[in-house]
Amino acid sequence: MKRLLLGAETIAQGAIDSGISGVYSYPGTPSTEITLYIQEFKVQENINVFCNWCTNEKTAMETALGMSYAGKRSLVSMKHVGLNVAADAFINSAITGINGGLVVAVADDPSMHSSQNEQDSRFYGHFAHIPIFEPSNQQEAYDMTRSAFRFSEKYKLPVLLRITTRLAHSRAIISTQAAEIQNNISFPLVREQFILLPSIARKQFRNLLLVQNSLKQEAVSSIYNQLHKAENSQLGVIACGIAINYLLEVCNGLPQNFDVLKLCQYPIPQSLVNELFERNDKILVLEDGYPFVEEKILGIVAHDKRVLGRLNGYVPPDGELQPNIVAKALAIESFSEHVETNSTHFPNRPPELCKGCGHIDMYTALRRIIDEYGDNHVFADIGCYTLGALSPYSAINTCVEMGASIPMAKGAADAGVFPAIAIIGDSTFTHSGMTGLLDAVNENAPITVIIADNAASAMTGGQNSAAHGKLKNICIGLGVEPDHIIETEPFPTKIDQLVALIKEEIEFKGTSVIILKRECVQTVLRKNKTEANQKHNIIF
Ligand SMILES: Cc1ncc(C[n+]2csc(CCOP(=O)(O)OP(=O)(O)O)c2C)c(N)n1
Ligand code: SF4
Repeated sequence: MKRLLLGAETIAQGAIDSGISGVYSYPGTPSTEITLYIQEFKVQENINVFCNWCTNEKTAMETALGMSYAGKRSLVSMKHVGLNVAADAFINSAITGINGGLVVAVADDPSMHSSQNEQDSRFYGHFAHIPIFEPSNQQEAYDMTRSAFRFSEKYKLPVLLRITTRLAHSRAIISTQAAEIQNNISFPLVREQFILLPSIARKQFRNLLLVQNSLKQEAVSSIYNQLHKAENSQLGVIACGIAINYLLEVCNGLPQNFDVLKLCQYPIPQSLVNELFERNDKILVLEDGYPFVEEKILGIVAHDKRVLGRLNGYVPPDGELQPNIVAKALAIESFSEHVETNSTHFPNRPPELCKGCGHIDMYTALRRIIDEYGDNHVFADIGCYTLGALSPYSAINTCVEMGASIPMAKGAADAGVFPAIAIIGDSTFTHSGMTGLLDAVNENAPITVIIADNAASAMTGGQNSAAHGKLKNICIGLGVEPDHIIETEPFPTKIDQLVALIKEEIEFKGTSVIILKRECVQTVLRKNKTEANQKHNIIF
């Protein structure tokens, strides 16, 4: 069957056709569409797959591991920084191994189109000693997802499926194959497999190291890794994942004068790399992300060979790999892109909060507090409300990673900063803010936490927020004094009251929480539209 899909959606379709019983994820661009697609598919095709959003990436990884323990296949998906959050479970899942197939799809965001950094998840896969699949196009993303589930069950290991923004968010027609049926429940054959007591973990880690040679052999014979030999090669090119697409684009097909190693399955297939070195004195490494392959092959290269890439500035050290960069590295002057990726034709439009957004009223009130108490008091977090950093509010001083606001406010308060205010969204609060609040409560830290509760993870498209309607009880449960948990609505007509309220809680010598409840305008619009469509029976 043919389908027109985004790269992220091809992974979703590949996982559905592999017979997954669950997808576990937390939203984050550019990975969100994987779960969205499965949710939509479930509604339309009535498949039996768990696909609700998780509280964070760590719980997503752990829940998938639980499903794998029970013998069923599961997909985990997240953006690259999510893997930092899931890392403990991710790394240890390589030591427990899996039972039902487990694939971890991670979408990296080189050039930080919508992220706070541009890390490369292949390092995590290598760190965990697990196989990594890196598709070069949409069809391969579908095929590789299916191969990854089979590979995962063959080697009893999780498989990391790494894509980048450009592939996740571009569309192509793909062919799909017949779907597999879901696994039945079956438990691990070795009872202690998932019990990482040191005596067991030591044995399993040794086994993990022993299997590495087989994984390397698999990478050498993989259909996804191919060495194309030119007759009189002047240069060897290693093109990883999407880079092979760029190479084909700028050379109008496979180049006649370069050897090309298409590298999409890891660990690095050493014998293919060696062959490339034997045939060429110079090797150019093209990869989207960090110089992962470049660094690894530098360790095996003979002294008389040269490796060109991001490390020696032959390819820019940061940012997304693009066809024009590939053309420049290959000195192909005739290449001109049809679409300029860094176009200067469009005026730059800075992001701003939507008209009618409740965060605007929160920041209008907070601005008055800052005018009175001075700057350098507001520790914020990640979400739409991070836009409070920009003019006209200039109301926040920090935004580091999800959940950092409350512990940073506490740290500053510990250092003597007064007042110390934390701003955190409802989804971010449950993702990783609750533990920081417990630390603050345990020491009765004099901080004021404002939870901007718009009943959604608005920044990533309005997904459900895990604690909808439960925030006050959570704060009580964490030990915040009930008298100092205030729920109110931020509205333009209520700014004076809000300013007075914040001031009152600032003066309280302990941890207080103000929950500002107002639904995201965009979520309301989307809901109204869906309801209207349902009334008029419109089918998309
Ligand atoms: C570890 C990690 N996972 C996911 C994301 C993507 N992300 C950024 S903010 C956010 C949640 C935003 O929701 P909320 O805190 O409720 O704020 P809102 O956007 O609704 O104002 C998500 C999912 C991220 N930046 N980091
Ligand atoms: S999407 Fe929602 S939360 Fe984000 S700025 Fe717009 S109204 Fe505010």
